[in-house]
Amino acid sequence: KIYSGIEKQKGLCHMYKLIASEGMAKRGDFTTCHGTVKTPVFMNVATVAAIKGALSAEDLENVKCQVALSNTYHLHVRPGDELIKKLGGLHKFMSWERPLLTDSGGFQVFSLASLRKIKEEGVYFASHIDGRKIFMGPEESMCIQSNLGSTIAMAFDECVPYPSTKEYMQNSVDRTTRWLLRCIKKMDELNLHENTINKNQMLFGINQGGTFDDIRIEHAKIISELDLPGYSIGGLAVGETHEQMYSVLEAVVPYLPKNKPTYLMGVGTPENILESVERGIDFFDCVLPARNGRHANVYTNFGKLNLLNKKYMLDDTPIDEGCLCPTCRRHTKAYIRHLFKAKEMLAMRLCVTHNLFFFNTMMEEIREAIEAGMFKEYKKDKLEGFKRCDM
Ligand code: PRF
Ligand code: ZN
Repeated sequence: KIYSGIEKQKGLCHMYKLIASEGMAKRGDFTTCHGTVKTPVFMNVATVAAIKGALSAEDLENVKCQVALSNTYHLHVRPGDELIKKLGGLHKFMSWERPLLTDSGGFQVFSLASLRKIKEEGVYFASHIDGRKIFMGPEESMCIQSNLGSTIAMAFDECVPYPSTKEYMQNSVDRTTRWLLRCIKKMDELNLHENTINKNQMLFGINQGGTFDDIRIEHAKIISELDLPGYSIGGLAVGETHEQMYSVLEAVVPYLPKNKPTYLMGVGTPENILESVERGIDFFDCVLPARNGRHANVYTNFGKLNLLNKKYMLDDTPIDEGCLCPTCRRHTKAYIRHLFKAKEMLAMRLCVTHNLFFFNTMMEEIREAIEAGMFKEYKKDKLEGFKRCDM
C-alpha cells in the first residue's frame, strides 16, 4: 500500500454492486450516503449550482436526473464555499437531495483561468470573474469540496492539453499522482472533523496520460492500488479524435478495478456515450444537452433538430412524438420556435428540459439493454436512428 491512511476510507457508506454485464459493458448499483445511483448514468451539469437554461432542482427531478454535478472552482470564486458551508452545504443551498458530484477545479483552472503557473504545491492563477489572484492545490481543492459537502469529490489533477510531448505528459502524470496522495490524506482528515458537512464524502481518483497508452496503464495500476471508491478517466475529449479516445478506453479500463465505478469526464455526445459504455464506463457528464438546448438544438432518436429552421414555423407536433418529457407532453415545435424568435427565456428552458430528459432516458434504456443482454443490438439500432436526419 502506497499510503497507509487510505484504510480509513473503507467501511464508509459506499458500495458498487455489479447487477449485470455484457462484454465490458457494466450495469451497476452504486450506493452512496445520498441514495443509490444506477449505472451507466449521465450526470447533469449544474456548474454554479444551477442548470444553465433556468432549470430548478425540481425540474431536474422531472427530467430523471440521478446525479447533479457542480464545480469547485466556480463556487469557490462565487459565492464562496465558506458561505455555502455556513448555509448548510451545497445540497441544502440548492435544495437537491440526491447525489452531487463536485469536480476538483483541476480542469476548470486549466480551461478558464488566466495567467496560470503550475508548481509542485499547486496552481497559481487569476480568477475569470475579477482577475483576483488565487492559489489552488490538492489541499485547497479538498477543503473547498468538503465545505460544499458533495457526495463525491474529485481529485485535484492536471488535465494536460492535446497534443503534448511525452516528456511533459509523464512529468505531469507523476505530479498528478503525488497530488492524489495529498488529496487522500487531506480528505481523510477533513472527514474526521466535527463540523464537516458530509463525513462520508468520497474521493474519486483521476487517470491521466493523454493518448499515451503506456503512461495511462502505469498510472491506472498505481491509482488502483489506492483502493478509492471510484476512478475516473480525465484528459480525454480535449482535441484527440473519437477513435483515439475509444482506443485509450480499450487500453486503460481493464487496469481499473471492476468492482468500482468508472467515470469518463466531460463526455459526451449520445454516440460517444454508447461507444464508451461498451468499453466499460459507468459515469458520464457533459454540458452538451444544456448548451445545445440553449441554442435551439434538440436531440431526437432520428437525429438532432434545430428549431430555428423555417420549416418548423407551422409544425404543430412535439419535438419527438415518442418523448414523454414535460416539454413534448404539451408543446409544439412551432410554439418553441416562436419563443426563440421572441427571445423568451422559456424557449431555452423547454429545450434544455427535453435534452436532459433525452440523455437520462437513453441511459435508462442502456441499463435495461445491458440487463437483458441486448446492449449490442440496442446500440446498433440507436446509432442507425441518429443518422436518419440532421436539422
Ligand atoms: N480533469 C478534471 N475534470 C475534467 C477533466 C479532467 O481531465 C475533463 C477532461 N475531459 C473534463 N472534466 N478534474
Ligand atoms: Zn421531449
